[in-house]
Amino acid sequence: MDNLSPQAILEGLRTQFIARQLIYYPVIDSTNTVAKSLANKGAVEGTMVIAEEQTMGRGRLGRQWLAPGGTSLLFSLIFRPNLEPARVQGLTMICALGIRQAIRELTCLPAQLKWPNDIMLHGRKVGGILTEMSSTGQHLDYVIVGIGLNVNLQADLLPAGFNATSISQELGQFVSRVKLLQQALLCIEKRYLALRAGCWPLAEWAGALDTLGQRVTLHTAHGTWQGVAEKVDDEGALLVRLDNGRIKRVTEGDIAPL
Ligand code: BT5
Repeated sequence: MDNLSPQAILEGLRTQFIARQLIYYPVIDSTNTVAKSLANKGAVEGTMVIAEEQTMGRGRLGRQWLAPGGTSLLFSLIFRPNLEPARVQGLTMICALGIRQAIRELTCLPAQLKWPNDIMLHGRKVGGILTEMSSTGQHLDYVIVGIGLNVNLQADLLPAGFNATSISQELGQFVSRVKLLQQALLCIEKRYLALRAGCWPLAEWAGALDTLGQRVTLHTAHGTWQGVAEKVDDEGALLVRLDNGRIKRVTEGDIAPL
């Protein structure tokens, strides 16, 4: 197992403000839960909470994130963007793109994204993002972006239904979590600075989604449909052309290629 201590992370980290405040836990319930409580207490933008292991790792909609200790990157970042709440998906977009770029640069593996929050390798899920926010009226107080990435994980240790993989499994060799994290944080920071300067990441994100144009099954809290995942709109919502010809706009849900 490689060393994920704050010292190891900070040594060689090239960001200006992301992860310059860093809280590390060998074991914690959920890094998102800790980050939220720190954000409520005024933690500065860029603060990172990272853990070797989570006892209550969370996905969206009450789902679980499972990761055997020491195998993964499990971290949450606090952002305080000057955006309307309807634009919160922009934070998911820049983080997903930053991670995709870091995987590609460090391993040459063709990482892709799947709407709305998955990081994929060869059609399997290698990472997921949980974005949570607090807002007052039309103002975002803070956004927590929690990232789980299977780095040196044997995916068959996870339940079979997950359709999961890991970077080491696809690459056939061990990967340095610290190097991958440092590169991902740098890539995220560059995009966040661009976002803050008014550059909306939609075009790059849409171009990285490997499910656009495909026939998919769409699951939401309200039902299941089939159709073609035609495109994403400016806020990152998915537009699916259903088999009856109607366009359905979804902001929350899951898609699986047919
Ligand atoms: C996600 O949710 O993919 C967001 C996961 C975010 C996890 C990070 S870890 C650090 C931070 N702290 C937290 O507590 N959470 C964040 P969702 O799209 O709802 O996907 C959840 C589903 O992914 C589960 O229901 C499983 O099917 C699958 N899954 C769980 N663990 C997995 C893993 N290690 N690899 C691949 N798939 C997994």
